[in-house]
Amino acid sequence: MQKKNRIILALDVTSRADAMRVVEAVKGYVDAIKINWPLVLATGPDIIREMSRIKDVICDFKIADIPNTNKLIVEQAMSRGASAVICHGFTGDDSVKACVDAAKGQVFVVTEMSHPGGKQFTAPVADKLAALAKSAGARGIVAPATRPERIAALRKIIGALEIISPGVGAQGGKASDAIRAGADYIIVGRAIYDAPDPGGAAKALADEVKEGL
Ligand code: O7M
Repeated sequence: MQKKNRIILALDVTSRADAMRVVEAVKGYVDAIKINWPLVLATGPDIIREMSRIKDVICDFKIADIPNTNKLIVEQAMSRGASAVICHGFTGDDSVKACVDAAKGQVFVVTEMSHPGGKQFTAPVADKLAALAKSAGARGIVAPATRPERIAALRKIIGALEIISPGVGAQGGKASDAIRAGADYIIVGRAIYDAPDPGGAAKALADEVKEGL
């Protein structure tokens, strides 16, 4: 993933036609495409390969199982062209390490989640999840653009690991605030794919990211 615009598109649309329309419009403004269950369940797993021909793909299956099942899921994602995967950390270090091994390090671990409910169970253990990501050899963490102060705090724990940050736009976070707080990339879905002009929306976000640098 080339760090150029620092935007990861969350492609949570539910048809191949919408996926292609949005990606064609924004591919010059995003560095990677994040694929989650809605698109895979709607179109089938070959969409991972198809999108990987256009941009690096991060498979966001929020993997959260025992080590062997985690390994099997990661292998399926990587063999279809994913460049990285996203897993939960609450399953413990053996489960996270199974992902890291199967993805050759290309793993982002979820810490404090961006939505209001993220404060309930994930926030109290987010520091430990970030430390686990580091000790397990992950590439980085997922941290909330809705609470930029938490991005800054988690940065102190992980050092040079990468931070990818969802919650910009529809969830109320601001791109420049997240980048200023220490995020390497923002993750944006609805504010781009639901916009009347997705290309224009992505360009505006890319401009805003530059303000935060
Ligand atoms: O911009 P949105 O709100 O339409 O989409 C945000 C995307 O980021 C969507 O794909 C969510 O599943 C994801 N996400 C969060 O919104 N909050 C989190 O705490 C974590 C993620 C995520 O990407 O986890 C890997």
